[in-house]
Amino acid sequence: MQTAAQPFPYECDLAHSALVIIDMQRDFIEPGGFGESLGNNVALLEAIVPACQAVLHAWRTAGGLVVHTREAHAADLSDCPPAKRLRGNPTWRIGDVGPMGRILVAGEPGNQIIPALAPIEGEIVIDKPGKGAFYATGLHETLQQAGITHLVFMGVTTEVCVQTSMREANDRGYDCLLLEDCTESYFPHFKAATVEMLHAQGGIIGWTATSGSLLAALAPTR
Ligand code: TIU
Repeated sequence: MQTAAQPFPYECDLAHSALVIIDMQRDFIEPGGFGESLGNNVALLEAIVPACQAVLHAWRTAGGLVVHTREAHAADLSDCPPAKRLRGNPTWRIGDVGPMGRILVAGEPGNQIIPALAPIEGEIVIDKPGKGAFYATGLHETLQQAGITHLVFMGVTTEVCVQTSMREANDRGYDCLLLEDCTESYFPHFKAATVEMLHAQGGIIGWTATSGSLLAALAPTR
């Protein structure tokens, strides 16, 4: 199928493509989590949820593979380097007890994916200790085993975990598409700059498109 995209149309075949939803967790989207702890206005991120839901629903209906990621650390923080935990001056550090449980710790209420985008049986859920989805996870091997060559990205935040993951994927040989209205940043100008830089130079990292363009491309497959 072909999706109208920047810098030119994005071609992919559903059987070899995965929808990758980065870190749509309460820790980033709701008050009282890691995002707010860092001093951010988390209300900005909620706005993309309906567009993400529409794409997720269409992708599931078409029978495409879905991958959800969570930025999550082990309870003993053995996978959280001091450089990450001690950086800056957050209200609560990673591992501290906040209003939604321990900040960015696997299994805690705040670490869960928001109910509107919760994974269903058969979908892949990856806990990642870094910003990128490929660092210290088995994601590349899992995707290779499934014959996946193309990745469609949504999620938060655009210039941190989404951009890092898309760059990691591009270096591993995947053709990557970012859905512009299904990703958000705490800093709108960072999102705008990220979208521009990803598809500049003839798609140096990949493509970007609106969710409407992808939904139009998916329509005949459903
Ligand atoms: N702080 C920020 O913008 N993002 C993160 O810490 N993690 C993700 O982007 N998931």
